[in-house]
Amino acid sequence: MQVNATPYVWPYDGAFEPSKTALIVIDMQMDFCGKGGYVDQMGYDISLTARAIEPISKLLEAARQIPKLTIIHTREGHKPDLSDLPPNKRWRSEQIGAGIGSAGPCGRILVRGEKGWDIIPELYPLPGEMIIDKPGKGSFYATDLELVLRNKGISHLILTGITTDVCVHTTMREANDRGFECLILEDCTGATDEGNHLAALKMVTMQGGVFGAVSSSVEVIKVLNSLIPLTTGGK
Ligand code: C5J
Repeated sequence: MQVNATPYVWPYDGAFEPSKTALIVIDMQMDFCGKGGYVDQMGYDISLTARAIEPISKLLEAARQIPKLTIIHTREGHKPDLSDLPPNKRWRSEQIGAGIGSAGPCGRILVRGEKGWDIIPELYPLPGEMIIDKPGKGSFYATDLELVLRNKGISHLILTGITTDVCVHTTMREANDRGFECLILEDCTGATDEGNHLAALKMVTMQGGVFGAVSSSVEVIKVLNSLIPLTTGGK
């Protein structure tokens, strides 16, 4: 079975194969969708990013029924001594009133180990689900994500999380350049600006799917549910 998607039925190369696929949940941290976190401190409307929580929760519930499907979570953040924080990133965040490393209502902004930096309780990884800690926007930059995916024989990625136009898009572009076949889910993503969310999704579909394809959690869950008897039944 394949996933209904735009601009092509996904994946391009045949049936959905759980053992070759990873569901990536990007940066569902308090800092990006919680009250008092980084995005809130910058003055953006956190309902635009928080709206991905419920669809991702339902998707995770379905994905966790498929033992051969890999689930990976990411967290953006920096070491407490900020030695991995580029000066221009620090400067830019200070200009907008949410300096990375400074104290906020959820602890030091985007600093590893702080309350605001961690994944929200609703979507917290289960034991056995991998967490990739990253200092940048892309999940491949300065992490071992590619090594892990190649070692597991994973060639297909389903991308969810926040924000659509920054960390999710950067990761999708990095992945596409590396030959991974990507699907982004419109209801499981969200941006600090609705226009940017829609534009980021549209960019994916240009040139016949220049970075991959776009679908929704409903379409993926349909396919996952069809696989449950094949993967766990018949014992
Ligand atoms: C940002 C992210 N927006 N997770 N990070 O700085 O998209």
